[in-house]
Amino acid sequence: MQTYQKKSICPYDCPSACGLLVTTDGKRILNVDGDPKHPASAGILCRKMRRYEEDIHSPERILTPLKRTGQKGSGSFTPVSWEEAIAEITGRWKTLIAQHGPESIAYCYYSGVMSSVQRHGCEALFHRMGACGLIKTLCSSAKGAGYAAVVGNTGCLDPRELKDSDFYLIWGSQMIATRLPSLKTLTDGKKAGKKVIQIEVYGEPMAGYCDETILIRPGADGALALAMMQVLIEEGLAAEAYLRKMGSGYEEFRQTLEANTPEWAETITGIPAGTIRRLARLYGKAQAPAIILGSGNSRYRNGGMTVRLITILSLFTGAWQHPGGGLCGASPSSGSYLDSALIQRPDFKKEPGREININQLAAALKGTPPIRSLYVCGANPADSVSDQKAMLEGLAREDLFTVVHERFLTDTARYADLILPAAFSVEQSDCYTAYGYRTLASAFKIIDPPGEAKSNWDTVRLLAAGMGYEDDCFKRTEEEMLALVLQKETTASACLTAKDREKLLNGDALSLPRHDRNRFLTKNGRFNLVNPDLAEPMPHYLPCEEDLPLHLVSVPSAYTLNTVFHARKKLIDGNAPLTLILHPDDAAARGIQEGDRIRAYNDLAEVEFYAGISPWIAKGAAVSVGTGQLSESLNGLTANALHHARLSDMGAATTMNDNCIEVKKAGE
Ligand SMILES: Nc1nc2c(c(=O)[nH]1)N[C@H]1C(S)=C(S)[C@@H](COP(=O)(O)OP(=O)(O)OC[C@H]3O[C@@H](n4cnc5c(=O)[nH]c(N)nc54)[C@H](O)[C@@H]3O)O[C@H]1N2
Ligand SMILES: Nc1nc2c(c(=O)[nH]1)N[C@H]1C(S)=C(S)[C@@H](COP(=O)(O)OP(=O)(O)OC[C@H]3O[C@@H](n4cnc5c(=O)[nH]c(N)nc54)[C@H](O)[C@@H]3O)O[C@H]1N2
Ligand code: SF4
Ligand SMILES: [Mo]
Repeated sequence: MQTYQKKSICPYDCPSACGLLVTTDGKRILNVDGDPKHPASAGILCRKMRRYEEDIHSPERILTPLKRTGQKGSGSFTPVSWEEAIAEITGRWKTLIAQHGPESIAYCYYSGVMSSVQRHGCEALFHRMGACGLIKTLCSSAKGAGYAAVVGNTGCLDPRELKDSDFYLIWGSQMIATRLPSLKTLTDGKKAGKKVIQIEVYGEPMAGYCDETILIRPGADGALALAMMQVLIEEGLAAEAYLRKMGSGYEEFRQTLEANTPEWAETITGIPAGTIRRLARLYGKAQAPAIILGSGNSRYRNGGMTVRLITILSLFTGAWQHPGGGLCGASPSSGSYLDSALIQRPDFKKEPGREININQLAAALKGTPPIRSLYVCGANPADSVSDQKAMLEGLAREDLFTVVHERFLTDTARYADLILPAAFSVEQSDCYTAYGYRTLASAFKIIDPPGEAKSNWDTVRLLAAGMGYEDDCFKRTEEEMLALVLQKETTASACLTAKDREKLLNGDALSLPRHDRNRFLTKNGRFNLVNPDLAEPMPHYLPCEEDLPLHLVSVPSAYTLNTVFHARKKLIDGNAPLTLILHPDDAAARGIQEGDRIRAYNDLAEVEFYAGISPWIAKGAAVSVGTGQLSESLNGLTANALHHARLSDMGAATTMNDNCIEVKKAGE
């Protein structure tokens, strides 16, 4: 058997977009390793992707189009041909458009595959159709908006720059799960004597990597950032000349800080005032401190404001002027390397029309005017979106014609009228930008998709043809789309040479240079301490109201990634998606012991879990690890049934970490 190796990129929703070295015989994937030549991941590969081939060749894969034969949700299907499937889908859509208009049709895609054309290509089809638009803010758009409110388009630290930092403040990130390649730099730094401190709601997984864990009440980080800045000013550690010269609004902002003492912040954060002072001093005395910011604290009603305040804190001691100093974890690139309009084709949409925020998909499916057809690809909203009970009621509607393009029979696919079989990343070609690094790459098809599976883009093209759309865009193969996108220059990719572009067209990965960190890409060239363009120009602490005693927070698991490793039993078993972790005092107050079956409830739903108990959790917090799956749940619902569909203050984002619950022993 002749075997050889090909380069590829991890396609999943993870900041690193690691390089893969794939061993194949041309028919099957035999092994997957980290690519030592990749400019960011340099050979590192997480445990999930080490067995990628087990998913690719899983016996549970869907290999033909399937038509529903049983009740919605029951999972009974029978194979049909692609011709039949496409004819039925496009026939139904044409009738719906004629009878009810194109906005009776909606689509939902999210982060199943993160490469550009395969991820976003379906938008061209639905824009062309005039269907309901999708606002894609299920993840970290509040973080993006809060960060940009201060520094505009200026890129933050690339994790590779962390080697030059002299102090690490991990601010709400399970780096062991979500930023594995960057964690190595921190462990090396710690060995060399640099201090590592984390500020967390749930500190257990990262405690061993840190010199100190500071536990904070959910949603209170803005108050901590303000109090740290108050101390920095009081103790002469703020870079006042720099803040006056490069920032706007310093004098006004400084005045508001007087009230934000550590004693004030203690009542909000639960962190003793003495600890806040000590942290501020350590941070202020470092020359190049790096804040590594996760996305968890942005998924609150005050999430945008919180990130604004932490971004300001990252500038407050002048750290951005020194190599390794500043903020890591927001957007590292100064603008987009690819012109997404070539893929998403917003120009196809004739009028601005109705849009559905993905976080509120459940309400849209149950509301009016009715959505009569839903197309899902690269997403699993039955498990991943808020207000799960309503979502399931919506998906169960007999009069909703649902099509799901999937690799496995997910909890969402179970509700489909038609399932179309999807390809894996190694079975298709595309380009990749990483959201955690300044890298750009492409990867070409290594093997053919098995059975009748097809890539997202090839499926979009078939659907477009079935609808009778003759636009050139839908005639392009995925390789042609890839070439088109890679050749188009954007402001951020203007630095690429012809040789760089050629490398990209040959399936390589490139590193892009950093933008000058003292030229802020804002309207006036300075960073905004006060931002007059916002509804709230002056940053301040915004409280999250609590109506029940415990605050439910979702934490990523190192064993899974959202629900994409659904079919890998070993990984699912390493995870604890059915566990709700409580502080020992909160558990004791309710007579709950480790392993007890418990029920968590609020006005939306009641969900059963097993109790976990950890002293590494902030009092008043209840933590669920990983994204649960209905098929594995104890009472037919997961933590997402307890998530309201409210949006964040900025970026119209999820507030999945901002929900209050009460917990009792099951049966009580
Ligand atoms: N409780 C809880 N809920 C959460 C989160 C959490 O931590 N806890 N995290 C939130 C966050 S940050 C995010 S980003 C979202 C993610 O939300 P989603 O994107 O809806 O969820 P995933 O679980 O990533 O599901 C992606 C699906 O895409 C499929 N897929 C993968 N590749 C392809 C492909 O090439 N083509 C097609 N057609 N399908 C493909 C996978 O099989 C999988 O079923 O979930 C959010 N919801
Ligand atoms: N192994 C693995 N890798 C992943 C994922 C995964 O599920 N598993 N998810 C992928 C996705 S979709 C994304 S978006 C990225 C990033 O995924 P994110 O879900 O954003 O993960 P992190 O940023 O690592 O962790 C968020 C942290 O925020 C903490 N937190 C929550 N609320 C607060 C708060 O109010 N204050 C503070 N200080 N902390 C708080 C949580 O306890 C958690 O540790 O990772 C991606 N990579
Ligand atoms: S760390 Fe993230 S990007 Fe890297 S291989 Fe694992 S899932 Fe993929
Ligand atoms: Mo995400």
